[in-house]
Amino acid sequence: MDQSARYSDLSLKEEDLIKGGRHILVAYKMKPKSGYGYLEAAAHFAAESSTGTNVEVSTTDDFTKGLDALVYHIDEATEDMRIAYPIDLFDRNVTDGRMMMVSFLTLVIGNNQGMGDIEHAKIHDFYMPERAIQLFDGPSKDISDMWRILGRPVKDGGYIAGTIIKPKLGLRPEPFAQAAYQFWLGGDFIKNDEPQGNQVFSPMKKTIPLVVDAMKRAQDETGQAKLFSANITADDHYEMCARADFILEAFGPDADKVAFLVDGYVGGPGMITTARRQYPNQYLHYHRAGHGAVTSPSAKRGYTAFVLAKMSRLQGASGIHVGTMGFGKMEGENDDKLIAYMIERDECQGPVYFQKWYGMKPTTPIISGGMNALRLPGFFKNLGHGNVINTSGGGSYGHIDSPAAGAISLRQSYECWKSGADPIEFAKEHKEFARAFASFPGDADKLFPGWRDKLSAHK
Ligand code: CAP
Ligand code: MG
Repeated sequence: MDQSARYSDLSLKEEDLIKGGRHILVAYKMKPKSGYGYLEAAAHFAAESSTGTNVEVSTTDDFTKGLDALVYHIDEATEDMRIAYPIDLFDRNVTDGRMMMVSFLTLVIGNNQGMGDIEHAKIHDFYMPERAIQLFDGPSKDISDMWRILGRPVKDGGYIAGTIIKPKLGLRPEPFAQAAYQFWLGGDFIKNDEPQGNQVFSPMKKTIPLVVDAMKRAQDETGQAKLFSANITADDHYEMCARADFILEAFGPDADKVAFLVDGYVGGPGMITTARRQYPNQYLHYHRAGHGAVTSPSAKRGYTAFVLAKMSRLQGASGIHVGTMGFGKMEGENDDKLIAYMIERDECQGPVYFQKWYGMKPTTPIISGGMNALRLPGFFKNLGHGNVINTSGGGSYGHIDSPAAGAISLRQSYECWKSGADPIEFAKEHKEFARAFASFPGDADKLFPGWRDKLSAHK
């Protein structure tokens, strides 16, 4: 049944929809299955994503039609399909009237994934009107809270050198805490790895107190504040809260130095909002493990990493992993810097929509995945700033001298970029950075050909 008469209006102007402020706009890359007209398939897509189904139903009245999602732009050649969703379509909390991410997802990327007449559809941008921005929680804490604790300027406080306790799994409490202590002698920030929690060989109630002690000793030895991002991911709301409560109690007077890590993609939007609303005093660290299933460029359905990051800011993530923009081990490219700009700025031009955030706090770009001191200068150059949290697991624990030396090499890498120095020249005066060349010779050969001669000649 061709529903384009009802669920499309190609005369609508995008700028009018934006000015009207009553629609959430979503841009998809959509291809119909063969045998289906483009507009016909798009209209069915909009029907299934709002007030319709595949046939007319007798219960529809005029009010219903006022809530129809409308296809307002198509370009079959580029698979560009844009839909305007009336803001009143979306579910609101009975508790406080706010909007919820699960309702956004269940409509704009729910039943429409896997329709018989759609080959594929993937969201690559969306636009939230001001009223919707007002109705999402947004972050309660942001990177300025971390800079404050680290004694840095709360504006442009710069690079936070971090790591992930490696190996990913398999350390018992004592070696886990020792690994943390060794990094903290040189670095700022440590996170649990995304699967680390309460494994039987490393019970949280034994491990966390040892981490607290490691933090205290490292702070005493360095005279610097240290940060820990503790994983509270769990299926059950009450389990999450039990973990969070225990961690806060264990850190006691240093509880302000604890961020909560949540595996938000596999956990789902509810898990992020639980942490955001139950623990607004803690920095909320969104780990996106699993996102590649839908965000990878090889995936034709779902949504992009850009869309995931934009959704996380609405939900209140203080920081989210944004990839390494072609400089690390995960998929990504230099232009992914747009993801960082969209979540850290108060307004930004996305792939399709110009988005204003109306003062909503920023979400920190968290840079992780195969990074080390040699790869960071190029990363900073591409991004254009270093106001990020970087977690380098291999880049710290793979440094041949020590995790502390690894941490120092990361910090030196930032200083090298910031000063505009040539990394080889900089290495001649900075031992830990120089030893990163020997620690990661494959990267050194690729990034700095001839480094051996240049550095050995200096001795
Ligand atoms: C990095 C990491 C991060 C991924 C996440 C890992 O470890 O801890 O979870 O980078 O990817 O488990 O691989 P290394 P993304 O530093 O040792 O690579 O940040 O792209 O979501
Ligand atoms: Mg990890």
